Amino acid sequence: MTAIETKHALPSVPVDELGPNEALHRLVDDAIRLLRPKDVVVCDGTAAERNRLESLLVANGTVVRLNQKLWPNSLLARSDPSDVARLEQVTYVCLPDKQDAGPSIKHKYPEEGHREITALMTGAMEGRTMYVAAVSMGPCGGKRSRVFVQITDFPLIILMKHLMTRVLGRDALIELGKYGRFECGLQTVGMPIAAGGTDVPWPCNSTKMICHFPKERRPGVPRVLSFGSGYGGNALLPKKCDLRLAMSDAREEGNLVEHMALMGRDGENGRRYFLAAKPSACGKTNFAMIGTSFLGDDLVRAYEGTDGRLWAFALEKGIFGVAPGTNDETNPEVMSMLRKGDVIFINVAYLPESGSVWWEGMTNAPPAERVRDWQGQEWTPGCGRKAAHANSRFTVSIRNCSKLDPRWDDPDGVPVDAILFGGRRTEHGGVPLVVEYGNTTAGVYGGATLSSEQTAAADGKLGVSRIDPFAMYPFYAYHVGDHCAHWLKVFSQMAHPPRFYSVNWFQKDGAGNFAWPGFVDNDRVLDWIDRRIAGQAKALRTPLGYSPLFDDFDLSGLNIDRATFETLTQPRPQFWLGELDRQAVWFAEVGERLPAVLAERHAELCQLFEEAARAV
Ligand code: OXD
Ligand code: MN
Repeated sequence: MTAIETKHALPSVPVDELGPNEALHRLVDDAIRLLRPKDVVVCDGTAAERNRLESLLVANGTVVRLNQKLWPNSLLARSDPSDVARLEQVTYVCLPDKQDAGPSIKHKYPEEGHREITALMTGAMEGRTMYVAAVSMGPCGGKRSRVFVQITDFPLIILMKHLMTRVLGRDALIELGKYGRFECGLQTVGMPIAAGGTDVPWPCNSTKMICHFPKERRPGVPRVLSFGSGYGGNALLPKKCDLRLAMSDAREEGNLVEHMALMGRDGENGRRYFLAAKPSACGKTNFAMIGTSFLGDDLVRAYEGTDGRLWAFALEKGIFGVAPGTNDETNPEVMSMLRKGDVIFINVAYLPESGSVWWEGMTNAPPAERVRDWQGQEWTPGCGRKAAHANSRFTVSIRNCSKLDPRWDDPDGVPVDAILFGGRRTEHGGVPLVVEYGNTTAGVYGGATLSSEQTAAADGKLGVSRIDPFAMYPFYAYHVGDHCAHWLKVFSQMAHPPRFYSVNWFQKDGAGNFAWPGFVDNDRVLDWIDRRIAGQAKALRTPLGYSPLFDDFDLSGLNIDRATFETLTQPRPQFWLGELDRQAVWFAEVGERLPAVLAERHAELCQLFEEAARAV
């Protein structure tokens, strides 16, 4: 779509509302010239702002209000069918040297990226209001937190920010004026409104493109530009887009910004904090809720504390969770958070008679009343379509969580005891339920070779398994080999590094049923880890690391016999020789930036599993 002819004068920069930061003024001024909105609103995160935007979205048909008793103050939005997930095929990282991109990145040269995205963005906000929203990724004012200023024309994104992030009000913008630094990005749905024209409920463009410029660090110059989509992972810039920029900056700062959940668990040995790196839609949200206390389900910053331990805090204050499969048994805490209200549902099914919502797996039986699917069509069980989109979502503030960790907003974060890597691998006797890696190198190798079947969180082939290093494959902004080297550097220098584990809840048995009950029963794995760290649990030494023993693992109340447990937990040499072949293919793609110690570990594993295969 090309820009439409301007029928109005450009608005001026709301200087007083932005506070004294010159770079912020420059950002807004440049954005006005490029995007040509009809007016500019500086957001403040207040309830009045929320009410205003909500009414606007209701009037436009973007959202409907749900039954106030069932889902207090909650909304349902239905997206355009082309705008339901992250778009990996049109998400680019623009780097001057192509060699710096590596195999996981869709690369463009910065001039090329700027030229193409600028052409798309020119005049893209005509007839629309441009919102400027500054948020703090991490506790407000924390010395390791980062301020991100997003410019958007989609009010739903601002409402989502209210739930997901700490929106900075006027006072904080004035503080920003004094201390300066912030990150920024532009995002537009890419659908200008002609003078006298009307909007559509979910504006977006059939052309979509996201360009990141991680190496460009000029105050007030956007480092990410997103065109054509209103889906959270593409449009809520501080989430996945700033993850790419922040992971890149963190390398230079010597710490980590990663795609991980953070939770606390009280066990026999007191409270332990766990970080879990899992690819999108592989259960991070459910995992983060099974412990005693919750801190975050998606993004963290981690660094070495003065005590030589790893410390971490969550960057967000809300959850953008996958709805299908969520219910009172699989995740009772999230269900209770949703029932407390202030939720934005996207692409779940609607029950027009009761004003309620539904998704596959929410209840055993489909609703008795009329159902409209995620596209608004009448739906009946057995009609051959899903009622909710497989990547339908809920957005809810963690303030609704009854087990919020008391330190969730501490700018220093919490000390981390263990890092878990886990994907979705369904092979029977394949990736074990849990393995403890024997040392830091083996642990980083485990993260670097994490693999998972693809889910509906991104466009692409469902179910195909790919190596997703540290669950970051779609979020890299620099070479994956350099990221592996960075992890090795961070942890090999640490006086008291955390322990590393691999977990996989998704093995299926010969009949195609899940062999492990998962969800709340995953706590049994955490119990074993807790006792391992305390030196209390025995283990079997295998080429991969340490596996739990049937007699020393809490299986009470589960119908799992010794043979089943051993299939679930012990690495099978034939399976792992196949995995090692796939890893070799991946390492060849990573090329010469793969750290030598990881290649050595690969050779060692090949030798150990070949010996084990001969011994079987
Ligand atoms: C997410 C994702 O939405 O990873 O968190 O796609
Ligand atoms: Mn995620």
